[in-house]
Amino acid sequence: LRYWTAGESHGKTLIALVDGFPAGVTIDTDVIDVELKRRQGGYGRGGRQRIETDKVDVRTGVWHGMTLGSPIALEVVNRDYKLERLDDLPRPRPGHGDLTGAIKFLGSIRGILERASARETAVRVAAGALAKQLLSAFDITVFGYVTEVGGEEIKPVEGTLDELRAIRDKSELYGLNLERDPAIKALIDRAGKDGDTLGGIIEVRVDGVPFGLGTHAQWDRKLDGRLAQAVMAVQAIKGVEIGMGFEAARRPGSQVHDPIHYDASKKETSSLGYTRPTNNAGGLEAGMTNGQPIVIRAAKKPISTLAKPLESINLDTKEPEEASYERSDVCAISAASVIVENVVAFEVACAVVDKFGGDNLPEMLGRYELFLKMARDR
Ligand code: EPS
Repeated sequence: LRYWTAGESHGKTLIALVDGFPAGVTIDTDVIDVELKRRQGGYGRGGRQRIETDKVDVRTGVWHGMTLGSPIALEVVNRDYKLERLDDLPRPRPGHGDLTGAIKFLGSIRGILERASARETAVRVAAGALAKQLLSAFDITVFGYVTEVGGEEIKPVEGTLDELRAIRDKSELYGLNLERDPAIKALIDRAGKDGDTLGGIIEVRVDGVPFGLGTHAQWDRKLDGRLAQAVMAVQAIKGVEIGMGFEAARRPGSQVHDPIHYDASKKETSSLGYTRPTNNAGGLEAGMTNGQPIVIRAAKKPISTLAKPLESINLDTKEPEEASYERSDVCAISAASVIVENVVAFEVACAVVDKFGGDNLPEMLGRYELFLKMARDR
């Protein structure tokens, strides 16, 4: 299972081509559209999102609402199509791919920014939301939320997954502590007034994960590595942590590794009864899932386009000039939480297909049940 995307920020359309998706999965496009709408939202987004109403069009691979096992083309059309009318930018914006891309491809900045723009993530979200519909057949849930904005923490409250989801969906920041929202929104307003931008931290939790997704046997099939690649490849992400992450480097082993216990009453759950009092490993040991929830965090830098531009040069004259300014967001951390959630979902779905086969869902579920039975008897 894999996918590629195509499309420019102000081009005609965005496309994700999903290849290797199993047959027999019922697809609800409304569920994908809900994710697309969430990606467009969040406090601190800019003008573009008032123009677009992103909706997915499933162009191939689905018949009578069910996947065929053939490639699935997902399309999100840009209402703000104007690429042909747009000029080049003369002054590269620090933090974007403008300078490096123009040098590497010996061409225009426009030719780089149109593809480097985070607009492309609309169809990554669509691919992830498709993958979630496969995961839901295995009772695997993927849940992303914002835990920090501009250095200010949004400490999650305790609750069941359903309760936390309700809180997140009420929060304009997609955080898990509504009491923090007014202060954080004021912070974003202040940054906007100063012509500045803010980043933040996202956490994604995957529950119901069976043992043994990914493998220890080869570096490029280790699931922690694959997740890190998928998350790091989201625009503006500069750091990825799994479980305790960087903090594990500062502690002795006795305060890091999760003890192994056994509780027969939990035999029927995805943990198979092997309980861990802590989950510092974030659900992954030796590149394989260990029956505990996957926990992954991503650090997003502030948006690179500043209304109060940074120092740059004119690429033609090489003279110092302020960076170009194009309409932009002040803070896109909430949108990024939707993107990271969905790219994680896609990667987990890939690992499920690798473990349980990818031809059709009923066969996969049969193999899943057989694996659980054999693993319980191990
Ligand atoms: C984005 C649409 C873009 C940007 C944003 C992401 O719209 P426009 O350029 O027309 O305003 O707002 O792009 C970036 C943050 C970026 O780094 O390029 C979207 O739909 O997500």
